[in-house]
Amino acid sequence: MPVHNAEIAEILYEVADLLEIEGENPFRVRAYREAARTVENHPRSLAEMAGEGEDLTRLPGIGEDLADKIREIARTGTLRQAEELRERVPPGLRGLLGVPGLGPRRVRELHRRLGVESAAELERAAREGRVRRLPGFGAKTERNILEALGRKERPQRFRLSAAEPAARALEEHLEGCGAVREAVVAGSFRRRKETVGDLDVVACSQEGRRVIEHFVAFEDIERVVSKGSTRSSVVLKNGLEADLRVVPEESFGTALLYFTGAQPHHVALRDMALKRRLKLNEYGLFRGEERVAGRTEEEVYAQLGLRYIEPELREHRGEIEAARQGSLPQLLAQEDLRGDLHSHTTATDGRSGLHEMAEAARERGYEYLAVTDHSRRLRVARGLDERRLREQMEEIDRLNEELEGITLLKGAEVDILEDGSLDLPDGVLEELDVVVCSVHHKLRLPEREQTRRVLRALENPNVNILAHPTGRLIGRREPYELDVERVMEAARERGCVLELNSNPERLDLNDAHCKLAKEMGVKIAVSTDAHSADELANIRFGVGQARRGWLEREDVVNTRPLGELRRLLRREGA
Ligand code: DGT
Ligand code: CA
Ligand code: CA
Ligand code: ZN
Repeated sequence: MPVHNAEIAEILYEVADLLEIEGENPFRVRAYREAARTVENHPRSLAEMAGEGEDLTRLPGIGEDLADKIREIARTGTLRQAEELRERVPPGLRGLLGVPGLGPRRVRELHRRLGVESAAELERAAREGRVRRLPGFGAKTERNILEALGRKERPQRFRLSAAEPAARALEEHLEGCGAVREAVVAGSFRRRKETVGDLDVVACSQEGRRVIEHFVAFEDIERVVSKGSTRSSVVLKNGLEADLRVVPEESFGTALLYFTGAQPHHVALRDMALKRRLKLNEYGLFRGEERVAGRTEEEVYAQLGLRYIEPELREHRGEIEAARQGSLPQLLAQEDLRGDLHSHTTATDGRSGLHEMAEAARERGYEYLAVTDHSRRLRVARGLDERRLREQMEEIDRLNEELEGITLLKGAEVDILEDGSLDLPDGVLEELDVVVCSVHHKLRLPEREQTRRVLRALENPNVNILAHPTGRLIGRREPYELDVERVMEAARERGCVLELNSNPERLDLNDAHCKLAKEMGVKIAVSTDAHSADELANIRFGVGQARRGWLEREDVVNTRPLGELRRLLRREGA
């Protein structure tokens, strides 16, 4: 039985965490995490690739050393290095990394000075007031720790990107069954929610049993929970649960509508149906015994007097009213995008060079790609100082002479320092085509200070885009405290743009923020923050979030042709 990608990734994540607790060099720790992410999101089985002797170093972020480790895991199911680390690092410490506010340095301190090795011991130390006495901790941290430990553990959800390979493979597997006409993963996955609890699969077929037998033979199933004549439930090897419903053609639309949800949306539709003396359920839309619709979602919406509502909008946030009035947004489509305004190269912590990034952007059909490497403050990424940035700018000028069909924009992702000033001098920022700024340190300032800091950065007339505006990492780090609405007001007044970062771990602005931005007239850049040529494809996650936030082509600056974009970036009229 080949080792699953999720298992390889889990070991690499664990090694990263344990190395970090041991105080290992941050570059190395990051390398493991990035490799883990690559593995976790890779559509093909790494164990099989390794078995077939394929060159794993071709994957982003995987060098010789990591390729060896992946092969070792694929071969033996484990990693010697991980086992050694497990012997050295007390097992409970890793769990403490999940407590908000506790990074590896603090976990190390707690262990070294207080002998804390588990959440229970940490709680005791905090209650006894021993934590606040440690240098660098204080009473507030102690309170935060107690509060965090007191919260109930939330059930595990998967990032959309982690669920996607399994969802696509499952659809493909089902459509490989002769009896299946169409199979769709519905639920939160289809609504492109940033995390999903489980997969809800709807298959269209007249032969329930045959489809169920085919379903449970899917190779990535860990165990079959239940198996009937039209429904089955399984747990996949990556831990995700998948529920299948097989429905006949005449019910496929209403079943999709039901299982796509979200529940409040569907409940509202059902109520509308009742008002028209109709009955809506998974099997169809009925008047008495007569089925008046059910084959497609479109016909159900039409019968209810509504325009078709895209899955991303089905959250009961005004979409039904808009569908009734014919005022639904014309949602942003991936094809609307003409370029990407946030990317990194090997000059800092990216894994592809300028040329490779440009080629990949052109292959995606883009007109432009902004290269926005980090500034000097971000030492773990080998951020650029003015001299190195100028070298890169010259290189971009040279490359633009050669390149056809794509323009590289000269940019930088400049750190916003604690006082709101920027990490590179204005002189060089003025010469860039696009300046992205972002907060990468001092994430835990109180809201007033954090907001003031960001507002001050936006006052710099060279700044165009505020990247990943809330700094959250899904499932790993809460957003920093920021008055997003004030930042939006300032952005609108000053002609700045807010980013929707398409990295599936970030996806901030979130959907609600996007909707607010649109209502306030703030422009958005949907960018990937790609750290390799492959990651330009992450744009699909950003587009999904943008659609959930009701964004249209007009609201998004990188739908503009290059000339128009350049005018916008000059902040004319700001
Ligand atoms: P998740 O899995 O937590 O990310 O979220 P969903 O939206 O996929 O929810 P899930 O898996 O519990 O159920 C899938 C869909 O099935 C849900 O979006 C709507 C539908 N559904 C489930 N239970 C009910 C219900 O009691 N009433 C109605 N109207 N729909 C339901
Ligand atoms: Ca679900
Ligand atoms: Ca479900
Ligand atoms: Zn970046």
